[in-house]
Amino acid sequence: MSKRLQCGRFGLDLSQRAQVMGILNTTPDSFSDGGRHASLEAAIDHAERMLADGVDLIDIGGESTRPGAPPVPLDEELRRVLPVVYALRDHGVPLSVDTTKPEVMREAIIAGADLINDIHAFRTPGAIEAVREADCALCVMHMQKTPADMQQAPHYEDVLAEVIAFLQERVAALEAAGVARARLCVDPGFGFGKTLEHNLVLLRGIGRIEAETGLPVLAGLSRKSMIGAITGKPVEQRLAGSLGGALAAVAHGSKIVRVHDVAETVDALRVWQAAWRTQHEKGQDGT
Ligand code: 7PM
Repeated sequence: MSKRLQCGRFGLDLSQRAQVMGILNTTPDSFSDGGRHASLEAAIDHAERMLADGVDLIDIGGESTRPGAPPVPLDEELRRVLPVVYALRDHGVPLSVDTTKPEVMREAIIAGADLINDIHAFRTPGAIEAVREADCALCVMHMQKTPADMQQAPHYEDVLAEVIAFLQERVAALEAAGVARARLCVDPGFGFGKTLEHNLVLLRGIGRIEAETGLPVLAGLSRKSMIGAITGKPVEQRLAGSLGGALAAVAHGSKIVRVHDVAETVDALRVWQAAWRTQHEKGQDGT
């Protein structure tokens, strides 16, 4: 596996320690009536907090993936995402844009996005064409069905084999279109059409996902329902569980963790890293 992810203006070094991707929401919050300017200010304040806390990349999302959430029209998604990309593009860390829409991908790349994070794995018609000639990184994520129906009785014969086969097929489609492997990372998509047991098999299988795709694995477990299912805690009390999840993902070989709580995750990974230093130099999983 390549230890460097080509990420637009950046080459992300994955060889020394896991990278922390901070989740930046740009969806207007329902408690604030300050309008567009207020939500932009809030997003920039949040991003600056994450930068001070040691974030390695920032994931900007303008489309809620919550099951049952209303779809966000193209112009609204562009109005949410682009000002944030412009405002943050010279802050020294790569910017990721979380979108499934080819038009948003194109505009985001022009604006300065360094990574496109597509929960639909570039299956939307026009998505591959929108990204192929750029130099941004691409995160290819597995999802069974769609956000609207993915949690209705998820079913697999062999979840790990099926997720790996899906990711390999998407990677092959991107490579066939001319996308360099150095631009790619893969993600099993925790919670996207999976039961707790499926999620745990995938978490334990991160090493196999990396080995069989030959690509860095990004893992997003932060505050998800699987953390709630294991701990019995509601979403606002899932910090400790999420830190446990992030460390477990890194122990299994994940190179990028997508999290809400940047300061805490950076600290946890620093201690982890210090503890495993010598083993780390022999092999990433400490063995
Ligand atoms: C509602 C349901 C709100 C799910 C938010 C979510 C991932 C992602 C998301 C992930 C990658 C969340 C998710 N999750 N992108 N986007 N990997 N690459 O909990 O696991 O953040 S949205």
